[in-house]
Amino acid sequence: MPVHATNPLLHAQVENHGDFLYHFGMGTMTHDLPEMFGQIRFVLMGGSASRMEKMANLLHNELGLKKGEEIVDLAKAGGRYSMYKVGQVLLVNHNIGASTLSVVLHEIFKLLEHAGVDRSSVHVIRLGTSGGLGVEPGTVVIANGAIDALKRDHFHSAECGKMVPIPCKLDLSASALLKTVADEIGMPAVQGKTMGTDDFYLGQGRLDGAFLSYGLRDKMDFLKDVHDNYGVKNIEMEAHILSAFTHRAGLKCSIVCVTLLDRLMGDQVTTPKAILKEFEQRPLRLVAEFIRRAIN
Ligand code: R2B
Ligand code: URA
Repeated sequence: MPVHATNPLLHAQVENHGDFLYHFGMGTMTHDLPEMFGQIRFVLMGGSASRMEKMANLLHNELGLKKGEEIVDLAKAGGRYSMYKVGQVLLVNHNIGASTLSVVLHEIFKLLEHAGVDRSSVHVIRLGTSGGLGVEPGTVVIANGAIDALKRDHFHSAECGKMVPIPCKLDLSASALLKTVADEIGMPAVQGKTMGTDDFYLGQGRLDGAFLSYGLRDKMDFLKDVHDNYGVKNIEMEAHILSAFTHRAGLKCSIVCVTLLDRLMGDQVTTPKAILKEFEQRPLRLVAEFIRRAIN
């Protein structure tokens, strides 16, 4: 089955009826997408809308864009996601997991296409949280590979009743550069593989979900296996689809997630709120510095 990077029907759709990006509440007939988004070079994503808004404000200060640009939610009309734009950076939240991320990725890729943005100049970066494996909580993991909950290095995409495997690929030179920037600003960071699962509890081998189909020994065997044999340093819920869909679209991708706990030590996130808040700032600070260096 062919795996198209772009939908060959899309241009006819735009010409005949226009394309409406339903979840963003904007479209080719109602918005001047080239004018609004033609300059985008970075797309930053993260689960929560408030994290994206914080990042938008941080970038606004870091990049010195003090006048003229307001931080407003451009996707408010869609009612599902929040979108901000700061200079050449687009920020969009994706909520939790692959299905909500897939919707937003389709619409971001179409938006960039309609805006006439050259794919080779776009870098997608996820700023996230995760459970670590064998790293101190608060460590930032910069992914240099991704696997799914069954330890496969392809995202298995259900498409029109068939399973289409798409390779999970991250930009390795960007991963190494992010690590250098982290070292230079004194941020605890490691490179490693990130596992993306579809279930926070069972998919990540937790013992504290509503159901249980395995025991403590199975959990530890699973976590140690992915750590020791696959090089996995953290587990979250989007790395598999994000690395696969960005690669399919021909865009550079990085995934930068802070670890909130060490899953080899437990399942519950019990770190005090104030400390968690500081942890969650870390990917934002690192990526803001990375972008500041890339743009200036
Ligand atoms: C990390 O945290 C969220 C689950 O709590 C999920 O979006 C992820 O990847
Ligand atoms: N997000 C996850 O997906 N897993 C964790 O353990 C913590 C945050």
